[in-house]
Amino acid sequence: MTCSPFDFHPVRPMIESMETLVSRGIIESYFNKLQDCLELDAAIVGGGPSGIVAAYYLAKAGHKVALFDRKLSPGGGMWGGAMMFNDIVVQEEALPIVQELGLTYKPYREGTYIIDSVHATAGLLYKATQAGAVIFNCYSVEDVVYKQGRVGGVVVNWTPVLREGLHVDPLTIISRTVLDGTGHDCEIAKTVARKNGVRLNTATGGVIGEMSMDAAEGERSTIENTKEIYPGLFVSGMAANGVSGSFRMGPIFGGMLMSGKKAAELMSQAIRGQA
Ligand code: 48F
Repeated sequence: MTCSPFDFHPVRPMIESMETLVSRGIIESYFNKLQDCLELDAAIVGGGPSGIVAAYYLAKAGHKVALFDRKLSPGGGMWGGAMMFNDIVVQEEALPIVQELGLTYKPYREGTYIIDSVHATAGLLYKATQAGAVIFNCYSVEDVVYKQGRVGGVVVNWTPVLREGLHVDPLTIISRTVLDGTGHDCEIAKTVARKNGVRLNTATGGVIGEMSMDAAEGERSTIENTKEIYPGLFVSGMAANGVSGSFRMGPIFGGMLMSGKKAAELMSQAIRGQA
């Protein structure tokens, strides 16, 4: 007997397999999350300590914030302590941030404290996401949105696409403010200066480049150098010292935490000014 398209077939309930349910759940949730982040108050490039702390304070202030890190495991240079000896040092001035983030620390000498670096990194990531910041890992920011003399978003692609050198176009995230927290390479600041031929808010107008080790001076200047270097574009952490030509400081992390907090305060003011 042949079937005509007009024959009646009773509708059988479709029972979704566990495999399909899991896949559907991830795809639906992920793409809703990404869609929700197409327009942001703050786009943070780089999930090192300064970027994560900035994300935490911005989210806590009620701003819509997402952080993009090219690695599978955001956390930047904090996981490994120094030379893979997984402890870090913070100084007294950064202790209020450490306490606010609920990290466990132990006093060392002369106003310094020791924190297990894995605990510190995991704690920062936990608090930032708990406060409402969204983290996109495996995303590389390859460019910015640049309109009317202002940085207004980030251009993102899968890290594996860039690693493989595949010819695949990126997606764009619009944002009122962008933070370059890319560490020693200050990638975003370099890209903005090179591609658009603009002067940054530095002594030379360009990315000056990082100097050798001076821990105390590097720590102090990181906070001073945390600023808006171009309309809409802010720098934090080691990128702040790289852009302004100051020292590296090694595995003391108080400056990174304080820089992240200062970046969040400056960005928050800028976001409110645009509202
Ligand atoms: O370097 P990093 O940890 O940033 P930071 O906040 O902290 C510096 C310290 O870790 C340490 C130091 C301490 O005293 O000197 O070095 O300045 O983390 C930077 C993050 O940015 C990501 C990278 O994977 C890392 O996790 N990153 C860099 N470029 C990009 C990026 C990019 N173009 N797109 C996305 N992520």
